[in-house]
Amino acid sequence: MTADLFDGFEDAGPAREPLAPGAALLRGFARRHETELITAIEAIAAQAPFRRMVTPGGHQMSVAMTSCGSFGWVTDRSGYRYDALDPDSGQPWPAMPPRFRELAERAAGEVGFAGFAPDACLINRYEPGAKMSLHQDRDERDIGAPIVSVSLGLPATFLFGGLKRADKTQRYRLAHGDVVVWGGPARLAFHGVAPLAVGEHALLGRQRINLTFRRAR
Ligand code: MD3
Ligand code: FE
Repeated sequence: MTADLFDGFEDAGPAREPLAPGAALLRGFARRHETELITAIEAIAAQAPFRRMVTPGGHQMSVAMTSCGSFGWVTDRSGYRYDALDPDSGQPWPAMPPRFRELAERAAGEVGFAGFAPDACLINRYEPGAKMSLHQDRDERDIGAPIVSVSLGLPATFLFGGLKRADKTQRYRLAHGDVVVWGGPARLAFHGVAPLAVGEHALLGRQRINLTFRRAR
């Protein structure tokens, strides 16, 4: 075990669960911001609507996505990339609300990644049946920066594997308000989301929304 990456675990209370070296779950960390988060997501989606993009292989994703911040993540037949412009509008992505950035920075700091300054926030919307197949996130320039995820709405089963696609996966339930910081050795782990089960969430209805904060460039 090396240095300060892991120091954050030393005084881990019940609200901070280490998942793997470099990754920790902060249960309910975003809960008190739920109304503000949802209102801001609605404003972002009014400017840059959720859309189901197509992978380079030609498959339409079941998850609908949008972004805010200096860069948004896009996929089409030509590949995956971060782009300063929303391809659907030709306009810059909506700005990242300062409170989003603060929440992500605070969460990262809790786990030992001080000074996290995300420049992209990918917003995923799952409806019942939507899933995300096992993948790695490796389109970001600085793989030393963590990714911070915030789950809202219906609970999901998150799959967390190893550095090889075939590695065994562990399952975690991510519920409304949960925040996870993925850094260090966990940063390049394969991960995915099982098909969303039908349900009704008090604030979001039949959907789950996941925010991922990234340092893209
Ligand atoms: C572990 N999103 O947008 S968030 C994605 O719930 C993505 O929508 C999922 O995977 C979702 O790329 C999972 C949790 C997450 C995000 C990035 C990771 C876990 C990660 C990067 C490395 C390891
Ligand atoms: Fe991912």
